[in-house]
Amino acid sequence: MTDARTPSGASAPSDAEIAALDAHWRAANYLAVGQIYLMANPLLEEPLAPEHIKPRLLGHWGTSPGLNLVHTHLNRIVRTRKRRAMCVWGPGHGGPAVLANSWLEGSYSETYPDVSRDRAGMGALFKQFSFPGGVPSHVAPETPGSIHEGGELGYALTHAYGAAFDHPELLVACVVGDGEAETGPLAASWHSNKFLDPVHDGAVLPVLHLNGYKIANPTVLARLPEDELDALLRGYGHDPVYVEGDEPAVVHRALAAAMDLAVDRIDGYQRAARSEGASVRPRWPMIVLRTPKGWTGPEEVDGLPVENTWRAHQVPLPGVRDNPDHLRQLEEWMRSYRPEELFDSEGRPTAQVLECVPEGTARLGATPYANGGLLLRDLPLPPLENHAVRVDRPGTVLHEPTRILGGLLEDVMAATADRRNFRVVGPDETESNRLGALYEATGKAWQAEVLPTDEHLARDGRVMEVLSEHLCQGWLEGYLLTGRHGLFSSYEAFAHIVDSMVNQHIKWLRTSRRLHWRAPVASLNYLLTSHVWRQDHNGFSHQDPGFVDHILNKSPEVVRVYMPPDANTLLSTADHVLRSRDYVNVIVAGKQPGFDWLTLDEARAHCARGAGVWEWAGTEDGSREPDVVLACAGDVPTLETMAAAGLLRRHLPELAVRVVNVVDMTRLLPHEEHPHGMPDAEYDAVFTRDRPVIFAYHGYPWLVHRLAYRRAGHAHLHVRGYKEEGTTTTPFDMVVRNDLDRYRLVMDVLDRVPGLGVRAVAVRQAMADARTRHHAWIREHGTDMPEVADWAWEG
Ligand SMILES: Cc1ncc(C[n+]2csc(CCOP(=O)(O)OP(=O)(O)O)c2C)c(N)n1
Ligand SMILES: [Mg+2]
Repeated sequence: MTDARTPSGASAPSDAEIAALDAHWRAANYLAVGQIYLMANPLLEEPLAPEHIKPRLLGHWGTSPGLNLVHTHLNRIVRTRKRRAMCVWGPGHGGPAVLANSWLEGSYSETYPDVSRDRAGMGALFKQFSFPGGVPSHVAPETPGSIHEGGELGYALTHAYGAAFDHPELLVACVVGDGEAETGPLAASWHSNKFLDPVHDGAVLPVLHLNGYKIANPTVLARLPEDELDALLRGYGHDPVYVEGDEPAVVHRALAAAMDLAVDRIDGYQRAARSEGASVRPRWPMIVLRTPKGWTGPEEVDGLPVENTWRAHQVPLPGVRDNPDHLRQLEEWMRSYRPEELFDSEGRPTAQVLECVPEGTARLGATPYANGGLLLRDLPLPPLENHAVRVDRPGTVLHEPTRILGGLLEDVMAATADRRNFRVVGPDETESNRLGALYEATGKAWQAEVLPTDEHLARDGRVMEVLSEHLCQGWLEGYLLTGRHGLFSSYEAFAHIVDSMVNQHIKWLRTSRRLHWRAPVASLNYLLTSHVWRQDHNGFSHQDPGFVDHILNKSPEVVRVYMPPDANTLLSTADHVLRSRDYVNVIVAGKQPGFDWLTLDEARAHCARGAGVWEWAGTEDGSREPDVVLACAGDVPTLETMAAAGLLRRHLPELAVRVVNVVDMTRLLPHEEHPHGMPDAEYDAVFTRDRPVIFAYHGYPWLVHRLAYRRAGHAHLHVRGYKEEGTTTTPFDMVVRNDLDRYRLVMDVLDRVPGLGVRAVAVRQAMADARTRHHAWIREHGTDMPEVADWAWEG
């Protein structure tokens, strides 16, 4: 495999330049190996001995020479072309490679002065890697220049596109592992090029690294016939440039030429679109890099082939500390890079090694794009008064909350028309989620064919719709981590598709928050609507309120869950989350007409409290503790609770009922466990220590128990919620099936207030009768009973 196909038409680097690139690459490879193995003797100034070797050998060698090669050549491109660039390293398990490059270019020592660019610092760099108290084995938030952990494979390319949107000056390179390319999210990500506007967005340069192997297997793409792979990549809309070989000098020439060619083409497309008004979708270049896994590492270990096989994936010589033969092989391997040519007597990289390295913030490890908080500007949010609904009396007027929110988002979109730092992503549901007002301010990003029947498609649109929750999530993460703002609106049930991606983002934020040099970024905001209770068109497959359960397992310093019960509380919540930093905020809100309960001022106060008593809804007179607390969270549970409170007023006027509404679910957690958690004294004052609490909750009831189990009154807490009884039926039947309906809530009160059941047996019967009536009515009429459908709060 020594022949390298060199693309034509690119400027060729000189022999000296190739030698310098090779020196940089060798230095990076040396440093990657050193990190995996050594805890002393970094410059091999004495023969390697077992005590120089780490007791636990942890890390990934196989991908590292490829990442080092790409980094070396990106350095050259950035330097020679004065390009603003960053890179997303898909095989993030190659942490040693990216750390090595950051150390070489100096960004590492600037970020972490203890790891200086000299002998002592090299020693520290080696020892800290995968070592207790040190740095993780993967590219991570700790790694300068990164926005992408790459531990959970699949999201590199979608992150790269997210970084490129609305950064017209930026080139985002992205290494995609050939194993990673087998994942669903990565496979979908190729289509991101149909959403990239050559005028307002930057460019993405994918580098598909066909090193042939994953952990224990060959990769699918590496074993396709050439024409099939080529057809696939062209089918994805790319114009691949191939680089292949295992002879370093040949590959350096080929890769330098390929990068030149790719960047020339990118420049050409951007020029055509920006100054000549070209409107055809570019066939963006990409590079296919076929080099051996574990290239330059041991060819054979214990009689088995390692280089250019899957065995090179992790630590190719596992027994160095105890096995003299492995130790000798390691020393030979490290010396094969000729460290004496690469580092001076003080351990500093030589001028030749640094020849390709760019300066200042142009360095990949120092680019502000990868520390996006540095670039972040506050969103211009409109006064909420411009969008608030008027509420003269609670529970009498109906609005679609998300439609009201749509007006606010339209304003934000309009106000960011020039600065372009706000996007809304969603899997084809923006209009269905009643956010269509956005289209007054912008279109939907689209670079593919447009037909006269299409609506709102626009090359420069900042609403992004693609039927891949993975892409929505990845684009938005990339966009936020490079210093912008956004919102992801999704059907509630299908947010689960990105459970795993959001895990990674939460981990990223949790770690970033503890790094002094990472500036806070805008929060990742979800609007979950078309929720479990109102899946009128769809039914059971679309009913799952469990995303918030998942989220609330995660780092409390990062996660927030809001259940605004009406339009004004939704506005106030949205205003809050769009201003926040470094959080993952989940808002669950309805899109169907729902009662307005609070004026804007009341909504603001209620949201600021996060949970509070609605005095006007209860029947307490203040002279004694309430007999029962009706608590609720979520729009539909709030409606049922209010209706239950109305029934209790009518049937049992002497009962002292307190109504509590919870907007911020984390208020229920202990104060010690979450920054929003209520202190016990406050919780006890709101919910009482010993009165029955009938809690109508939007999602799975166990969540409320989980959050509140430590509270004094937990034994008196009775939660109703969704218990997986779903189908296509009437709105009220959904709550009846799950025992969350107003009649059932009243029965719960009768069953739990001591002595009340016997006194109020007639009321209980009336409630049971209403449920029976409901059952028959919907089967006959196909719609809810008038007493339910026409209900309004009478106060
Ligand atoms: C989603 C996911 N599944 C499985 C793994 C475990 N894993 C870690 S590295 C790896 C192989 C990656 O191969 P490739 O993308 O080709 O990267 P290379 O190391 O060859 O550059 C696998 C399967 C993972 N990290 N993420
Ligand atoms: Mg691979």
